[in-house]
Amino acid sequence: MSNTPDDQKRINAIRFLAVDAVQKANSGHPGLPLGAAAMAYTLFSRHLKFNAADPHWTDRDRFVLSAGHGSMLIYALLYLTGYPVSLDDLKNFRQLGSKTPGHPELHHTEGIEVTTGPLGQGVANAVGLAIAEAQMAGTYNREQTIVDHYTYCLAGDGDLMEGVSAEASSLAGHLALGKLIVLYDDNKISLAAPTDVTFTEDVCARYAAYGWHTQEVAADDGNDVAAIDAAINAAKADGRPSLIAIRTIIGFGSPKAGTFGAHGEPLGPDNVKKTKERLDWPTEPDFYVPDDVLAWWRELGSRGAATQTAWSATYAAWKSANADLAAQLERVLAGKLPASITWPTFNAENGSVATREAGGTVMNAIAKDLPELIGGSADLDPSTKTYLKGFGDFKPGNPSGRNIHFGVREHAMGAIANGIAAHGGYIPFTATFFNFVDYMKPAVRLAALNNTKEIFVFTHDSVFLGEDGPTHQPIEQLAMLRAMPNLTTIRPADSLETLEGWKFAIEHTGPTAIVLTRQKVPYLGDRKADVSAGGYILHDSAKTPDIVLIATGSEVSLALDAAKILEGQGTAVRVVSLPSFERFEKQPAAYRESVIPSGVRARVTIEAAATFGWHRYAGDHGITIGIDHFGTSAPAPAIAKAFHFTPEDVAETASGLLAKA
Ligand SMILES: Cc1ncc(C[n+]2csc(CCOP(=O)(O)OP(=O)(O)O)c2C)c(N)n1
Repeated sequence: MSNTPDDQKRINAIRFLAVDAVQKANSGHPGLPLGAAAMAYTLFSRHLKFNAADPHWTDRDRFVLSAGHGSMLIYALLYLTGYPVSLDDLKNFRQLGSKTPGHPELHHTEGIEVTTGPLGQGVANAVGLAIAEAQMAGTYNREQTIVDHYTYCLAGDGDLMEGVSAEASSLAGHLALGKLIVLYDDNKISLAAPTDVTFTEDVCARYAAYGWHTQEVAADDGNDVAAIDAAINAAKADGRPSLIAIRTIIGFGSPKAGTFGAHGEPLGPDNVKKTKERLDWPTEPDFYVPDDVLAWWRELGSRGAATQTAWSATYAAWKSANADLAAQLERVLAGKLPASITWPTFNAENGSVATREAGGTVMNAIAKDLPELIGGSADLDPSTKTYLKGFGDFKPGNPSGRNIHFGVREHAMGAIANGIAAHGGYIPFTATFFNFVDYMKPAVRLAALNNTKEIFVFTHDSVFLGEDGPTHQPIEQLAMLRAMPNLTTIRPADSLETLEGWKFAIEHTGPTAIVLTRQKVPYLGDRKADVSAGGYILHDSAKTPDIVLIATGSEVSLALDAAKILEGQGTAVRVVSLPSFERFEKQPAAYRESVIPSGVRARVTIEAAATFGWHRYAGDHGITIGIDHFGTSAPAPAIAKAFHFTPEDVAETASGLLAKA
């Protein structure tokens, strides 16, 4: 090993900031920073393109710490290189309101590119970041190259055990994302045991089979800076995505080295002292960084300023030669919408239209005005109707294509979309059958936590998808999405509500799920269809209603049909369409009261899904019509009959309620 004493000191500075912060918090993971500090040092000092003074510089390289439990590694690096993370922030690791939460969080700490913690997701996010880079380079580079950055990811055994990273890596290999480089912290230890009890496959062979370039840095406990440097150079020179397996020792230098005891708990004061002594570091004071070492790191952090200045000159030349393109790029990077968007219109002449069909019409109408809208489905776009016609496929040789074929990889699709959103400059969309949201849920949850603008299209939204049966028929999924903070879920009743749902999603700054029917639904009339208000009166009685029927999606027309029967019996009926609980709850109380008056206690809610959550609208005196059991394989009309989702059934239930009142 040819590390210089200076290398050692700079690496140890990372190590002991992490060790001391974990010790002070009495919580956290010292093992990864101790073992992986040398690879992080090599990456940051010899490769990573960044300017600590401008964490948002668009052409910076992206670094994802997929092993988010090792968060002190990245926090130490951010402090050392001069990002707005102070020594006090490190001393407040994991404390209430600190900039240094337990796991890295996007939008919380400058320099954090994605939220990581749920293992495997970061690898898939990195694939998304690399797709965004390739798409942006393909779309905007001209004579001048203004988009040219790498995506680096540090992943551990846990990340590579998780299926989501396998799906994403398989796709990355297929797409030949040559600027994606994963540093694998190959320490053969996870949380509860050495990996010889769980994870003995040949990881490099697996990645080679995915179409990746793979290397092993086996010598010297992962501390050989020159060897890691050479591997990164070789990775950059190869046109495929790269995996560099670097054999490391978890908890390097500590008495717990090489054991899972170094993984998830502080070393303890005695062991901290021993580790410092073994690695030749002053035992006092805590959080010590020698002045010359800090000065060196700070100089490194500011070195990127010159690189950015040179890039800015290239950018200026590009901009003057490509004014329209520049206006577009600056707009999308700012997350602003174009001055006008051509929205389609729907009316009675369209007849009955499945909302998935209407959704496809909307997407294709707006795609030209919204070059930032990119995405695709998990091998289902003939069914989800989400293909953007005429905008090409994203693939090697055609990186500006806007349709991403995710293949049958829902887990990765969600996580890749999160990476694309985190990159900036894009509104990613995904699509699959609603039931398979279960395969995407961890990523949808992270989108919600990140509060990033993404659009999740789900079709085949109820038992009324019919013959495919209960394996494909969602029941509890709406309740799950509605329970998720920050996510807006919209289940439109017809083409007009679908249009309004998309308008909301495009204008909204956070994630939106749009849940659409497989089957045709009638056009419910020209109206305002105020989806952004969450709910509105669709049909009303001349006098105070005797009963209010509240429904979403395909059950809104059912409610209208039931209302006709009830009105024939002399009942005054109001029908409320409630496409989004979340939006409705955000409206002023007076508006909500005007739509669902508390004085009308006879209320029936109708949705072909679990009734969980509906009682708040039905109230103590109302009835929730739903499906609290699994579905069945049959044609939709037969299911409607068997599950009592006919106008007659609903009218009878409503009459029964009125009779009781
Ligand atoms: C999806 C998920 N499952 C479980 C965990 C809990 N967890 C955190 S770290 C870890 C072990 C990870 O092992 P490895 O990647 O080898 O990290 P190292 O022990 O080397 O730090 C586990 C199980 C998690 N964060 N995410």
